[in-house]
Amino acid sequence: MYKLLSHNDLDGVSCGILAKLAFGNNVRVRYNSIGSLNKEVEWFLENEKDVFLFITDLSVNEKNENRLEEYYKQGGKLQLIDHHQTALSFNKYEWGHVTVEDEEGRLTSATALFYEYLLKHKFLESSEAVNEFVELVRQYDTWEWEKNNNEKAQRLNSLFFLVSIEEFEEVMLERLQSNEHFFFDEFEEKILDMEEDKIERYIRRKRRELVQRKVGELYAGVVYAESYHSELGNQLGKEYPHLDYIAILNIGGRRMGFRTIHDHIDVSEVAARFDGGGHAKAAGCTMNDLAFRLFVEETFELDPLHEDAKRNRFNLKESSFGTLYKTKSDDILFIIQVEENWVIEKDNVRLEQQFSNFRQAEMYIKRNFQAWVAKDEVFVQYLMNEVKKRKREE
Ligand SMILES: [Mn+2]
Repeated sequence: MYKLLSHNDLDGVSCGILAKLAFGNNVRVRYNSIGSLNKEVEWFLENEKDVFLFITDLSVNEKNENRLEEYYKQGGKLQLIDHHQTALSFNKYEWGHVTVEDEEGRLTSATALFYEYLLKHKFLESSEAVNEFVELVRQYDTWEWEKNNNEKAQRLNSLFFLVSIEEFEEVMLERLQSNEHFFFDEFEEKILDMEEDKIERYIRRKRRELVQRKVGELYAGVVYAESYHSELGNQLGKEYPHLDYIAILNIGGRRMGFRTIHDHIDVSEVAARFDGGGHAKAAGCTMNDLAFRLFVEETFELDPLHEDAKRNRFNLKESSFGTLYKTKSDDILFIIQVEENWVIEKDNVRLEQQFSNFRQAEMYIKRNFQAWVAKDEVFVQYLMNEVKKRKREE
């Protein structure tokens, strides 16, 4: 008999699907949130006998780590398979297998590692349909799909959230067993199209609710959202690249997620500050008192960030005429190139900071003044006033 305890996201549930492909009725599978795994492990250790335990896509707390090692030493069968940076220390155990990057330097997923394990131990034979499925899950989980423009991976995750876990398992098992290739059927394609439109509208709305706050040394964008965390974090991150990361709050669930699009930021370190964990690009934690104070209480009064004007023809970024920004307190900021450098004028007074490129100058004013690219009308008015002023001076 086998038992699998796995995460309740696409990567974790896909481990369950593979386990059922391999062991059929001889495996019992339980999906867990990061928080509930430890109770399951305790229950297992106290109640189950002669069962081979797999733990995938999650890792246990220190107490259970020690208990599992004890269990293993006394002959218990056990294998933990994970790909999270924060779990790397489990490699010191014979029953731990944690790989973040494979030999070719590609980010791994729990499903890919577990598939490899099942093939190696001949619990499962490789098939084209399963290969394709496992790769889609990996690309989604590692966010590699975006670089590769692999929409199918994102759609697989959308489908996962559209149906119950049981239904997803059942449909995928059947599809992987009886087809040469992995595909979505016509009905799924249709609802996935509708879902895509819905996500787009949701993100557009959330974009108007994002507030900015400096937490420690880093600039965070803070937003409340219960769903589509990854899509939201990614889109908002791109929209506001001056922010180091996006913090997504789920008050009802007392959870928060962290996402970043920047290579120099590791949000698992941010999450660790609040006793959470995860990946460099995506992490999360339970909302403790400190997180609540910093991200909820102290941001409640803040106004959302204003979006840059999008339909301008004249007031454009990196323009040789300069780029005009406005702030909530009606200050005018102007970024202009002077010889080799980019400088900022605030209400016509030049700031002493100089920047080697436009992007850095913009980051400075977005971080310090939360300014946005003004509309063309404001820009034209500003230039006209400048001309008048100069004429008067002459
Ligand atoms: Mn995973």
